[in-house]
Amino acid sequence: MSAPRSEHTTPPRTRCLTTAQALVAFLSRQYTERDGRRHRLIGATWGIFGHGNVAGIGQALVEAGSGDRAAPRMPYLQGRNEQAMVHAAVGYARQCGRLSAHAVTTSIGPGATNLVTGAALATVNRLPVLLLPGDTFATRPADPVLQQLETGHAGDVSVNDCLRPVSRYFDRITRPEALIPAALQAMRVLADPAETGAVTLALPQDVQAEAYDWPEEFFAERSWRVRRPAPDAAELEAAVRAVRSARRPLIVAGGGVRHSAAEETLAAFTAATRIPVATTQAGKGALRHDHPADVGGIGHTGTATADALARTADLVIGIGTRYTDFTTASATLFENPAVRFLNLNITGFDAHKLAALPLVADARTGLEALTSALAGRGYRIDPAYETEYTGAKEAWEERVEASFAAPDPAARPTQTQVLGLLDAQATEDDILINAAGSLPGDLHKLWRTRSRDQYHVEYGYSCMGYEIPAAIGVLLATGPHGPHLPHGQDGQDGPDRPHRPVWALVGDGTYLMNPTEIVTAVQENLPLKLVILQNHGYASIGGLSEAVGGERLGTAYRHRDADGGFTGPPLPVDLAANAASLGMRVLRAHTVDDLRGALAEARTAEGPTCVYVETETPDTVSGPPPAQAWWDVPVAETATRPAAVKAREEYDRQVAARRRHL
Ligand SMILES: Cc1ncc(C[n+]2csc(CCOP(=O)(O)OP(=O)(O)O)c2C)c(N)n1
Ligand SMILES: [Mg+2]
Repeated sequence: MSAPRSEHTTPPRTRCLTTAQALVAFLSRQYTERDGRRHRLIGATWGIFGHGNVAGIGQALVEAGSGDRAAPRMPYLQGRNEQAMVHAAVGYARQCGRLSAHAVTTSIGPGATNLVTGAALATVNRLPVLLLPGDTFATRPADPVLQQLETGHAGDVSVNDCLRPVSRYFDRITRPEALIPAALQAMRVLADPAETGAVTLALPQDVQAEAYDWPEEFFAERSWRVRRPAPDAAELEAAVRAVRSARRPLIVAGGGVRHSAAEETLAAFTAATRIPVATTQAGKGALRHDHPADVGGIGHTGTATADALARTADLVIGIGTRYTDFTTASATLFENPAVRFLNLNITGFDAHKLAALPLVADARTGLEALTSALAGRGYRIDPAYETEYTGAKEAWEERVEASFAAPDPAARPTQTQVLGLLDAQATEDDILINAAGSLPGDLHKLWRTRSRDQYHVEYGYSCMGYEIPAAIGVLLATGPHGPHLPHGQDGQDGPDRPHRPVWALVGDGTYLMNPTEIVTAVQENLPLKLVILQNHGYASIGGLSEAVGGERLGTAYRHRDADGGFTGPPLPVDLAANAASLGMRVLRAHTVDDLRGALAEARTAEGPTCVYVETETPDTVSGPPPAQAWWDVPVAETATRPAAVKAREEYDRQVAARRRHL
């Protein structure tokens, strides 16, 4: 035991810094730790400056990028749009397996509220990002300041309160010393595999610049263990019994498999049991497409193989999935009256969905436990079941081939032919990024995923405009230089590692929503590969609108006609010229042959390169296979126009198939 400390002989060591300087110094010394590896928790800070962060955090970042060479630095990244900075951070975090994240600093008011969509996206997808919006003065010497929205009945409300419901942790630092507990809680949540998402520390701008004597211990290096909780013994026993009694089990692998790096464990589990594996959008890549147990995407955008298995499954084993309506075909997919669910999930919330047997654990640890518990007692599916899905998988593969085939080199390609041409060139190095439009469905159905991190489709929030900034985040996480995982610590980092081909695939509507981060890719000289698929509007929503009685309102980019509708000629918009004007090298492809060459050229290009292609409207041969399962979009119950009346009849038929799993 050490002697009691005398207050008089050893005064606590302190460091006088502003709140912003203390925060940046603190963030520079935080690490995550998992499976014996350590990573910087906050790899870099994105920022757009204005009043509310220019003098506080801005000044602190200047100091953290220079000065004391021995101290860890905080790299700064310049973004163009606050929402896009969050998307970049999310792309980075996902590529880093949630072991490293970015911070995002903004000015007050519009800069801060521009974060809301990105924050929701991060939280929905359970990907860590630290948001540092500037906030109005804590001391309030002169209300209102520029960009302050006043609330007459509540003086302590600011626009940043919009970030509360989309954040996993929120605090407003109204005094310097309040940063100490808040910063520690923020790190806890970012590194917590069950709770992670957007974490917001709102920073009143006067407090950012205020000095305080910080205890030296605040700046000690800290490691946050990303835990792998093991399952409860009784839950595991119940799970084993459920699997052993299943005759037609089906695994639904979600994003949790990837976040937990459980792919190999899943492969070992299926090798032992031969249970087929279907995947959600976030889980695609859990097994390679050519793994015998991989039956592809499930649900509304799923394969015929996976959806047929889902309809007859007696045990659905959900691993790291949230069971969205796309996965369950809006509660119509799991038709077997005897179906039960077993959910391996790190959150109790998801583990209990669909009245499942819960198995609350880390995906990898849980699967390891399940594998060894089953190995002792022996379990393997009936060979006839295996033969059945293997045959169905081969039949689906022929449909993929048919959708990808582009026999006429001089023709304008359809969208699925674009994917086929990309498929022909991609290796396991390529990473595809997409989030919205008709591409996520086509990709989920058709893409042959060759590596665990190849398929990067954000479909939790399906946010148009995620693609380009997310690709930047992925490039920062995987590239040779730049502010990403600390060199040498993940065994593959360092200046010799080449960039991987990272593709942002965007529709024309998506491009127009958020092209600005092209400038960031140009500034950082990142070899972003952008493919713009031009079809003059929202093909996806147009088709949906037609099916639900919306008559395609507002889904085509056309001039107004004489009656005020939008049936005039297509708008003379040149997105290729737009991308070029932002600094990209642009390759225009008019035909299948052009496109093949352009993709090959872009794939090896060293700078940011755009491939622009006008796509042909697909027919039943050149388009994707139709939806194999329903999606619930309620149709007007009463309407005068025939399109909606007819759509409602079909809707009522589909609704009858909905069921609650209790
Ligand atoms: C930010 C945002 N706003 C609206 C939507 C709804 N939405 C989904 S797809 C889509 C149209 C996408 O158009 P485009 O990128 O051209 O793809 P296409 O449908 O033509 O394949 C819209 C508006 C969304 N997903 N995200
Ligand atoms: Mg479009």
